[in-house]
Amino acid sequence: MKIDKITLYHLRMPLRSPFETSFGRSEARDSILIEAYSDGQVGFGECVADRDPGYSSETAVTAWHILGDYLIPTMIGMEISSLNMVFSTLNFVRGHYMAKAGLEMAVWDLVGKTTERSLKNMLGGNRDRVAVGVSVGIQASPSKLVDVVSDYLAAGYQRVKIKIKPGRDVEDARAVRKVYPDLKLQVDANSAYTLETAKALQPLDKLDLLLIEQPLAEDDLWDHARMQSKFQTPICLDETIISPRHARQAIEMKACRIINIKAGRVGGLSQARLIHDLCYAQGVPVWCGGMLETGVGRASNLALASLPGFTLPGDISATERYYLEDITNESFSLNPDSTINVPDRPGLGVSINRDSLEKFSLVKKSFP
Ligand code: OSB
Ligand code: MG
Repeated sequence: MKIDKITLYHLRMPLRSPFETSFGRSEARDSILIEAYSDGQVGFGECVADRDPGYSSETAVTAWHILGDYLIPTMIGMEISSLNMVFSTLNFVRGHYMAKAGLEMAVWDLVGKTTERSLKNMLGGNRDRVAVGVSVGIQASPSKLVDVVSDYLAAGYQRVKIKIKPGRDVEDARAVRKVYPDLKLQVDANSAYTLETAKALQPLDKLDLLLIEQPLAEDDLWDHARMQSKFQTPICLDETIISPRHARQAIEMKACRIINIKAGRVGGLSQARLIHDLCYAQGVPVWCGGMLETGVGRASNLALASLPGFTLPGDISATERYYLEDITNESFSLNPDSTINVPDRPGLGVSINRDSLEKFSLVKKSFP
């Protein structure tokens, strides 16, 4: 298969409610949609780099540059004989995993549509529906947080993650735990602590949390290992795990007991699957993280989370939790048992609403 044309769209979509994390607050989500053509067939991929470099060093604009000036010129016209070769073909560019992942996703979608196989089937998934939860941003106060959590529980979510930052951690988690003693509850710090300041998190160990996600710096395996040795609650790494090698080393160093897998963070679905396979072989639980994706990225996450090692609920919520209007014609809804169905049509199994796409596009560019 050869790609003959690619169009990029820089999107900005209003969020249904502002999302606040330890790295900032946002009211809209930027992303890049990648539209790739081969022989009259079209595939889509989503690059999850956001407007600001808060979660990672990549932004929508750096991804636009790397895609347009390096990755796309390499891919156009090249014979793509296997999906595994995409990541290695793009390896001449250091880093920029979100840019690479978005492009690779479009190739998976194209191959799936051409061979009439669903992404779930191509990846080796074995579930029709996956367990999901909701990621709740930092609220104005702990009592406001309890109200927001209550609303999500009423909507059917059976696992809740709350974002924390220094000064808004133990008290927030305690407030939720007090009202919901049996809730599957976890926290995510997005790298906001140091080994020293993380001592303040010790009381979390008494709150029966599923996990503590990414407390320390994104490039720090060692201090996570030191912290894990002092906590009974499993530490889960997100930002730190950027490759199968990092996953292996984190497990060997006991820097975490659980891994959050995001295809965008690791350079694509092929790399994400390698991390899954490695963790599965060693009995390390994984779950699928989220980046407030559009319907395109959400379809990809659902397919990834259908692999057997994804034994904890993913950060994959219903469309309505994120957007009033999405760019896909399909929207995803929550089943009463806190699961979402995995698309089963060829490729990602979603189609694009052209009117919405135009409406949310800031810039558009075609290659060649
Ligand atoms: O750290 O998991 C994270 C959203 C944007 C960037 C980073 C993270 C998140 C979330 C939201 O927690 C997960 C979702 O898509 O629902
Ligand atoms: Mg996280």
